[in-house]
Amino acid sequence: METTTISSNGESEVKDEIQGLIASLPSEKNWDGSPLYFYQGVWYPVFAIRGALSFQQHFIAQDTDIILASMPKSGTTWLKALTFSVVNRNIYSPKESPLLATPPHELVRFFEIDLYSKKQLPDLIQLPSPRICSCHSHYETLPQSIRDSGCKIVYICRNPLDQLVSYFHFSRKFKRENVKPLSSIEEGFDNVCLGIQSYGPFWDTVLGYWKASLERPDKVLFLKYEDLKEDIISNLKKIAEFLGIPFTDKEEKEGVIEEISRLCSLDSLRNLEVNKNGVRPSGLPNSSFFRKGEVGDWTNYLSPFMAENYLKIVEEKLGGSGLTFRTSQ
Ligand code: PAP
Repeated sequence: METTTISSNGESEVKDEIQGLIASLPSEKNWDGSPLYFYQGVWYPVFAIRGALSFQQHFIAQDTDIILASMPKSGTTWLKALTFSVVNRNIYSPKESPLLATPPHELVRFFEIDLYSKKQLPDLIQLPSPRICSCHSHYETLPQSIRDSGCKIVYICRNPLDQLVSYFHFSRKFKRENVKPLSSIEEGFDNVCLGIQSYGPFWDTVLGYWKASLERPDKVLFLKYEDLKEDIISNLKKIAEFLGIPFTDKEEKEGVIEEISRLCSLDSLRNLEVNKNGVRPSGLPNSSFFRKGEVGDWTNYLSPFMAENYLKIVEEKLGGSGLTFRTSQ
């Protein structure tokens, strides 16, 4: 397996009062061997906790903001490309899209690990309007101003088995300095069953956004990765309508929706030079965000016993919510 060594910059930067707080938090090992810290009901990776706290305390939402939220490895990169393209379709045609030269994660940046990771008060005024940003934070921990303002949240979730397998592959690719990764998917599995994984517990984050989407459908759009795989066109329409910029009849006739779906497809994005060879400021290769993109890939890595066990736990936790997942194509 090819691995990339990335500096554990989160560790060295946590020097102030947050360091004291972190030292007092329950901690467990992530798949890559680095620590996860439990704070306000969420397991944060070490490099995200500082930014997550600053974001929570300082971000002031504007009514026009668009927040893309997700559990890691649930389709975030895809959702970023799609939303950017829908919102900016009158500025850039798919043939001149900034996506052709810039990774989705650069065009739509994370609050916790990009914008608020280095500075407590980053200058967000320069971001073009409407501001599109993303987070892995749970709904309940979002800054109050996001929940109170007219801004919109698009949440994407993925079935827990594929999410888990995708995250395992992703995190095991990176060798952190002085940390030993877990040796196998089995080694970390008991923790996952307890909800201990990056930004977990899985069931808490999905339920938070699920309930919010039922209570405030004008505020939170809840999408599923598997639905997008099955029918990207109607989901693109859903996103555009939710954001208050539905596709016109003329756009539909001209094939704008199909063009956006093609541009943002896994094959198209992964074959772009920038995504094949570029590197994120953190040191992660852009290519690491594009793997198989299949529904049901978990069958290649989890035993039927593990899958059944984990699904049972998730189903129990989601019991009565009406939220279900498709785990095969
Ligand atoms: P992130 O949370 O680190 O940003 P995220 O984009 O949510 O990761 O998830 C990556 C998964 O989405 C990968 O799934 P896999 O490991 O099962 O293959 C990746 O392949 C998939 N993915 C990335 N871009 C796309 C896309 N354009 N269409 C469909 N799937 C995609």
